[in-house]
Amino acid sequence: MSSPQRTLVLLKPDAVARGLVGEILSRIERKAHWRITALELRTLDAATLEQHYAEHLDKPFYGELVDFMSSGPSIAVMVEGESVVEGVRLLAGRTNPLQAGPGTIRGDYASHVQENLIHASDCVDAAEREIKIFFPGRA
Ligand code: IDP
Repeated sequence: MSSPQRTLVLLKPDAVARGLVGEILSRIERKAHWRITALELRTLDAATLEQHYAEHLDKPFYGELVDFMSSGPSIAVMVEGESVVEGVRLLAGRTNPLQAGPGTIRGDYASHVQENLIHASDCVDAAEREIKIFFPGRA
């Protein structure tokens, strides 16, 4: 059953600083029938992060998360394709890289719950909300 979707991916500042952009993007790009349809390098500001991470505003780690996410450039990417929302989440692996399986991006390259390299929308509704934040012209 065909299920074309689009999702919002962020390669976080640690991915850019560690030179892992090509590696991560290539894992996404090599997946058959998925397409990168928008991409932008930008340093995220507090207002953008407040919108993006609205569900985490009350969490004890929120302040540190904003400091980390605004510490350097990120890459925002829109990906379109078959079941791409769940698919990129599977490629990314679990939030805590120490619990993420080998073969996943976080499992292979990260070891800290905050500096976990990649954000991927967690459901279709979140993807549409996040695409509006990062690529308003494509909403
Ligand atoms: P997700 O990125 O896997 O969807 P969320 O629970 O939505 O995970 O958390 C958003 C981001 O906040 C995580 O990717 C990670 O960078 C950070 N984060 C989550 N939980 C913690 C924590 O317990 N301590 C520090 N940072 C955290």
